[in-house]
Amino acid sequence: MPGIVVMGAQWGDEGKGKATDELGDRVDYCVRYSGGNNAGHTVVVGGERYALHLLPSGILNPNCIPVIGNGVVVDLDVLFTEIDGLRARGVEIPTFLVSANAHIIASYHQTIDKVTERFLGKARIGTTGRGVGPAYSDKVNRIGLRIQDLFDASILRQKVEASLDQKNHLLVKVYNRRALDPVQVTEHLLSHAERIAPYVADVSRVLNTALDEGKVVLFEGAQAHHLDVDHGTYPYVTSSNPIAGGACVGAGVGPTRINRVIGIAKAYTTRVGEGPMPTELFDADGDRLREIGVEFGTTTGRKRRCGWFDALVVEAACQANAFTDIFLTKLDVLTGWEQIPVCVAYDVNGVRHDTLPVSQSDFHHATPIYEYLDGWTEDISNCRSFDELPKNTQAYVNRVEELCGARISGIGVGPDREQSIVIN
Ligand code: 2SA
Ligand code: GDP
Ligand code: MG
Repeated sequence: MPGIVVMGAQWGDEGKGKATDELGDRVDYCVRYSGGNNAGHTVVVGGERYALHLLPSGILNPNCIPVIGNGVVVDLDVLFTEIDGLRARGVEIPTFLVSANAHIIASYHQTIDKVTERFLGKARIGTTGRGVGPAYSDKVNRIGLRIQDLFDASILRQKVEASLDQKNHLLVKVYNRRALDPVQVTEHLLSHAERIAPYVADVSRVLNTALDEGKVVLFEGAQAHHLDVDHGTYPYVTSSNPIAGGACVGAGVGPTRINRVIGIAKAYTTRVGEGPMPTELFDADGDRLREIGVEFGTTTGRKRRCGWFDALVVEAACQANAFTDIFLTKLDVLTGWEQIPVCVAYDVNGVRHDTLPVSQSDFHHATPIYEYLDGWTEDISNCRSFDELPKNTQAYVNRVEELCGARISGIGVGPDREQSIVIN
């Protein structure tokens, strides 16, 4: 009854899509349990690049059933555009499931997201502008819309009206915008009802039954540990729980169902949006990492902030999520540096920290203390076993493993599905 979580160990874009896809042919159900179409998960198959935003990456394996759990916020326009786009490229999508309890991102959530960010100015979060935060706040505020509401027009209308009552007041009085029309919003949402109906399910029951039958269920995290609303660098976080525990809440399975938690960690660090990032580089090395690693947002195209590997960041994620193993991605990007710095501690106002500081203010003032590892110049993108890697590359992986506290079970040496090393 294997339940496997794949999740980000840093600030997202570690290569979760590729890792999920790779496990795909051994997986029966692939489940998104948090976030929405703020995510951008890239899978490259035989040179063809697929960017998935709302659908789980397992969709590219025809034998795997894609599932959207209750913890996800769903923009129905995006969902159908994504499905149609994949089908147009020849991807077979025989079916998919979406939880009746998943919340809906309505057009007004996007409006509020964008307007709020503009209003915040320097204090902005750097959101993706997809309406994800406002949809989650409505959920917690108990004025959200759920997928099942699409099948009761009168309930949906009442809920949209109640939600817009507050928002229109804010839009008009505070943000000096036009009020939004609840009838138009409701009609647009209802236009999706017929198409989504056959796929709506009690996802929790489906997955628990599947696990009882010995099927393999993979829970694909979006974003990452340090973007988690409870465990991340609050308030510079997303509005959901991408941590491993989020899989239980966001899909309706008990913690005892999870047998393996794979932390996906990039061989260096990136972050998109605002918030602290101690190892961020503002020099030519940072530009080189961005260029070689093609570090631009998969959803928004924004430049990602780049820096050296921060072991404290990954170690904290490893602790809180009990990683059984780590998949270290994009190691090929580090080829060509004479020495590679790895952050092993922080200096915060003269005090050394060997683990993440408790206080967010300290984290903002943390200066990295680096250990310098010898680099390598050999092209590693064709290596398919650990032994084929140059000695210095092996030493880098071994040191990272030692610092993070979980076994490294896989290494990414290129974006393509085939470009991986499995370590048994
Ligand atoms: P939001 O839109 O409310 O979730 O934004 C809140 C913060 O969460 C960050 N965030 C992300 N960080 C990395 N990758 C994400 N997905 C895209 C990608 C990002 C993109 O795959 O590249 O294209 O820009 C993602 N989604 C949310 C976000 O930057 C805010 O810091
Ligand atoms: P995710 O959000 O964690 O799924 O990651 P993204 O898809 O947003 O960003 C990861 C990027 O790195 C994508 O462009 C992937 O194709 C690419 N990628 C993944 N693994 C590797 C790797 O091992 N090497 C290289 N060079 N690129 C990789
Ligand atoms: Mg991404």
